[in-house]
Amino acid sequence: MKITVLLMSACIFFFPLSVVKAEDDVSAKNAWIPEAPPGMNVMAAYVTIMNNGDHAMDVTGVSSAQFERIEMHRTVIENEQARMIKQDRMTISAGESLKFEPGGRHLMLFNPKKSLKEGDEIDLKLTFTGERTLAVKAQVRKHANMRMEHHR
Ligand SMILES: [Cu+2]
Repeated sequence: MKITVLLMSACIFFFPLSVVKAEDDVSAKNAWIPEAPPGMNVMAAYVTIMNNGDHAMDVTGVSSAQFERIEMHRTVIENEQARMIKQDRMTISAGESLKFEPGGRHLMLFNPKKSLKEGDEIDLKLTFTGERTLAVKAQVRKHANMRMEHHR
């Protein structure tokens, strides 16, 4: 009798854990931040976000305790000039991935709370439609041929 009660409470305890696991519909990889010269108040970040689910979802925002604010930018070339356009949301089709990478889409990080150097790890929080969030660790790395991608 005692054993039965124990088993039942074990089941109740473990059930919510399996529910959380099933929610693994979005994931991220290759998150990194090019090291910037000291005193820079704008930095970029890159990441690949995979939508493993069976319906499209939107990235609706990115934030970090380490930065005052983060924007999603798209780069367009006009008259041989690169121009960045802020995006409020970016859609990822089912089974597709969205790449933020040098020269293209990127995350723009404004006003770091402290200067960051190679090897530092920054916590980013991605927000999706339906209040879904994803915590991502981005590593600060040296970037061999860094072209500055900001507009100030
Ligand atoms: Cu930008």
